[in-house]
Amino acid sequence: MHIDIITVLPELLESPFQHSILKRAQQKGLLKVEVHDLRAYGLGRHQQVDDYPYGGGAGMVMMVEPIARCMEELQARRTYDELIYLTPDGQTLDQPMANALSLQQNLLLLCGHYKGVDERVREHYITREISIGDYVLSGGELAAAVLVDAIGRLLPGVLGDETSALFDSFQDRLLAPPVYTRPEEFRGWKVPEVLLSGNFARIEAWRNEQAERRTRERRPDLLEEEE
Ligand code: 6GU
Repeated sequence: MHIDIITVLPELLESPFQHSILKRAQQKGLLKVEVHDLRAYGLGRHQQVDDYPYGGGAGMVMMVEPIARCMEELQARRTYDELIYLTPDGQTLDQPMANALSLQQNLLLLCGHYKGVDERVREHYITREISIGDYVLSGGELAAAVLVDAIGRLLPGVLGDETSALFDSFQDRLLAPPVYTRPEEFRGWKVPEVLLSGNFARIEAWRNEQAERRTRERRPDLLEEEE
């Protein structure tokens, strides 16, 4: 999968994809993330990318022209399956959405800033608008990092069997069960006996029961959702 990200803060996106699972995905050639500095497409001597809102009001608005130039240059290189704008008023990211996006080949992500982008960008270029939750971030960069992480780890071959995404919380609309590792006892705090039993049928039954209990207690809304 190829993901291009357009941002006014490229430095903010330098580190998130250079560690752990996403690093390995890129080394294996399963994922390529390219960050593009919108400032390079800015207008005039100051490479301006934002301006005052028509009609007045607080905050700046990202201008249509630098974004159009940048997007059109990128679109000349590849055909995007989705042009995604990260914005708090987008559709809330969830696991089914991440699963669906992980099946795509080429994604373009536009990070919003200031008061957002000129509406004409959304009307004429953007195919999908995504939020990562009901709270406001100062820009779309961290949201883009979250989205790329959620998608990147799902790409075939990125996770080994032992870390398979099939067992993630949310993947079957259940939260994940508790996990333990050595030692068997720490300050008198014991690992549940069943996990040491070697009886895989019992272990599976216990994990299912725990996942269901945890979901009932913490996120009953997940149990009520339709398939
Ligand atoms: Cl995508 N952007 C911003 N600025 N804030 C957010 C968000 C995105 N998702 C949740 N809050």
